Amino acid sequence: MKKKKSGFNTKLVHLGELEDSMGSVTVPIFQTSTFSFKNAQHGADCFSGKDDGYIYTRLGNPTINALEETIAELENGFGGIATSSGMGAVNSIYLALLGQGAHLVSTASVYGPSRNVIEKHYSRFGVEATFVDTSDPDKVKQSIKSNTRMILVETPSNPTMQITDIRKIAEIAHKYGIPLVVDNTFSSPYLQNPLDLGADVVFHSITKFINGHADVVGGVIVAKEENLYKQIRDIMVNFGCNMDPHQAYLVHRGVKTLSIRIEKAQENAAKIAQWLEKHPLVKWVKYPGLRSHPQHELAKKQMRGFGTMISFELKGGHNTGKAFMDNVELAILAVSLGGIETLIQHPASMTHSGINKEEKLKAGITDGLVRLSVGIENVEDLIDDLSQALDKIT
Ligand code: LCS
Repeated sequence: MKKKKSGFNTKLVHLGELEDSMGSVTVPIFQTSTFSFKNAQHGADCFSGKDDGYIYTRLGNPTINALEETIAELENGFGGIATSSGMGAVNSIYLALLGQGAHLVSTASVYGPSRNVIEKHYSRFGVEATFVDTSDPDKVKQSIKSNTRMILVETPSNPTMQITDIRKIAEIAHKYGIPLVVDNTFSSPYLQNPLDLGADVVFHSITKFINGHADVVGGVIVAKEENLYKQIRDIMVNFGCNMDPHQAYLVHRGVKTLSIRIEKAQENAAKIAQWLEKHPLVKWVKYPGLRSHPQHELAKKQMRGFGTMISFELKGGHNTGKAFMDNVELAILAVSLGGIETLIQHPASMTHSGINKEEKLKAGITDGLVRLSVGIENVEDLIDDLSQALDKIT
């Protein structure tokens, strides 16, 4: 906390440092499931909260807490809660905010499973949801009911790249006393801070930009206020959605280079998006940095950069897109995103395959949509690869 007032890059490098007796420069991995008490009274005091000593890793662990403090600080929130996965974060929030018979308003084009769990599982407990285009604030307002307990916004959305005005939705949510939750996975705290724009809770699939090296699955939640923080933390702990110390160590190492990774990858993404837009085989491209993006001006206002994710559709739709994905040689055909390597995937049959076709189309996830997560390779090599893959089709 002593480096609170420093710049973003300094924070990335130094936040979470522990002052341990050995003088470790990096955060040590406390690979232990449990912690010894000095005596019985100390144990009792740890449990009653009189002493803030560590008890058991599901409840807290120095390596995990170092990461939680780091992300909480980067998101300007009260506290961080690390989870086993991004879905662990999603479900900890759902369980904390949605009770029996509650209603959720959510971006239609959210990550598939964030939507599927509501429709398949929470519905068994009477939870209902309205999935709307949250880039239109009127649609959000019209969807609110007397039992709405949470508004979930994913911006930019996965995979349609729609941008939602966080400030406007926060105003609407708060008018009705509803908490606004933002999935900030596609931006990372480097490009966007939803809590500063009025959101109450922000979360990430840490698997993506924050870790950045395609070697960890994890999640993190940051709440703006203590009450919400405690409510969500209680769920994470008691439903066993905790992160592991080794996982936390790797993420804490990965986050140190967040800004330089994103700067390089988004420079590549901007060039690739412009190149794709001019290619005769490409029907449309969605990248917030393009003037043709419907919310380009909003993205400029709300984000500090346009990110590294591009969605596009080829003329010829699904079959052409499939052939194209089979033709790429450098980009890796795989789901996930936000790492140093360029990944390509087909949302309709992969990440969003659990949503029925009609709903997918309503959310803008067409059969021909191809999603590209641009990495930090040399951009000429990436364009050469995409170019040869398209040439083979023609
Ligand atoms: N939120 C967003 C926006 C995501 O993209 C993902 C995963 C999650 C939450 C869930 O996080 P996880 O549990 O996987 O850490 N998105 C994926 C994707 O687009 N491809 O593969 C995973």
